[in-house]
Amino acid sequence: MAKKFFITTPIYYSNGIPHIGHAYASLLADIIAHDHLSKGDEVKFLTWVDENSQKVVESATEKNMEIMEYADMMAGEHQKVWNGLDIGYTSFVRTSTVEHHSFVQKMLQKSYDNGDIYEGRYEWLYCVGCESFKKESDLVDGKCPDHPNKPLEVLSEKNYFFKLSKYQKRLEEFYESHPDFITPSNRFTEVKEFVKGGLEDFSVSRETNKFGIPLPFDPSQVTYVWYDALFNYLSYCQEDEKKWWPADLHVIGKDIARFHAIYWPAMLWSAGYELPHQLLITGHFTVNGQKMSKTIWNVIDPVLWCEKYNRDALLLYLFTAFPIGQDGDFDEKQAIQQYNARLANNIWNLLNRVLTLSLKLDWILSGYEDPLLEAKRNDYQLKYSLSMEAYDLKNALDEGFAFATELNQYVDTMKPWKLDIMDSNDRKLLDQCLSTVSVWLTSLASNLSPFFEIKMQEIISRLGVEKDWKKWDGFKIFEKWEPLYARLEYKTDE
Ligand code: ME8
Repeated sequence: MAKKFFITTPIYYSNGIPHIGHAYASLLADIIAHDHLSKGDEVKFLTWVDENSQKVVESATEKNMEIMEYADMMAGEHQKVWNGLDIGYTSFVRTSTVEHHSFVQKMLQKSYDNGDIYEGRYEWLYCVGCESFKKESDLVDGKCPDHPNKPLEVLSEKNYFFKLSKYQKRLEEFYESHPDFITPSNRFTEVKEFVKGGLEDFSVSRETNKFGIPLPFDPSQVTYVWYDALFNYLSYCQEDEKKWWPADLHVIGKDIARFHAIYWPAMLWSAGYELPHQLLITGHFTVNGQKMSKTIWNVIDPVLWCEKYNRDALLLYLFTAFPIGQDGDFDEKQAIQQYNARLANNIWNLLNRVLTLSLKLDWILSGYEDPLLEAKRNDYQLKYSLSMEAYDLKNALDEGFAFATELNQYVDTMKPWKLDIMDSNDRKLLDQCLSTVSVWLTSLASNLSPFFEIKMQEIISRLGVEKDWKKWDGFKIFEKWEPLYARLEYKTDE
């Protein structure tokens, strides 16, 4: 029976159009989902919008629209972006559905009944930008460091709180016994350090918000972001929960790491559910050294970027320049250089050499594999598999291109263009060279398929290799000439 693999993207706020940072998380989830599909797993890949938020109310009001009319429009905009980027999600989920509302209420009631949610009254500073309370120690010059232009609200109202402090010890024991719960490990260390500092209970409701899910035990209050959004991961699989839950992988950014690594496990325990298997935490990137912001016009629209260049250039750059978990700076020039060096030169050059020579000589290749290169091929295959298992996509790509360089060097050494087709020994050498490169370029293309599916499948078909190539008794190279990867020129927007 096929293994199940359930992967999720972050639950993006619906009041902004996804930019390249959001696209990074979704493309990452897409590559991992593809990798699992290629291994024969049954994959559920969910992406979502977080709609029950004060941000949505404010944006709808600014646009003079009804809240749901605005939410519907924005859900459509999000889907347009994901479809434009060929993200192969299996469902697009919204938090405004009736089913989700009643599920969240059930979870709140469970935690309330078992004493994990209690009524309190506090006066705290609250940042609308982050949708979270701030401690004095979080502030820089008395302001939220992420939203210095949004004045902090001083709130004094009745709130309900979740008893996070009760779960401190259990969380610490869980982290200890599940060393793979968070990857990469530096992000896990940050979480553990934070928990060690002591956990405080957190608010799960607000009195003043009107858009959202009312608390079942006190409808004068609505729950907000964490209970509402996080339970979306689970509410969606209620029907076949036993099959899909727990999720195998939540892909999230570092900004929401604490909520997923600390709040979410405690909330799940409180409601009687198993925890997700793993969190993959990414870093954040800036553009030309600056945080992306609409006010300085440096927000990169991922779909427009792909129209200007192409998706493979974006993907190659994102996953080689930003090792998972680390922060970085997006530099368009570097993206184009990478593309030209690795796809237009290295890969296309290799494919073109094999096709040109094979066609010129009307050659039917034997499928021979040169044992001289076998150790290198096995080494690459092993490194590739280990890297993908560890979600080290940068290494998986770097190893692939290093192997393509090896193959190009092998062709340089063999100099097949100098061999004489009329000489029987030369014919053997020619076959040896072209066959070896064909077979190995095919397995390289198959490994790179979760990243660059369309072009890699094209390489496989141009090399005329059947999926089960062991059954097949000779390669017939097809006559297809357009360059697969043409060089790109860097284009300024001025
Ligand atoms: O936080 N670089 O939604 P959100 C890389 N709805 N990734 C980035 C990025 C950047 N500059 N900016 C955003 C929310 N991201 C809540 C979450 S979950 C229960 C509720 C990515 O629309 C990154 O993955 O602000 C981050 O975690 C996510 O977008 C936040 O999306």
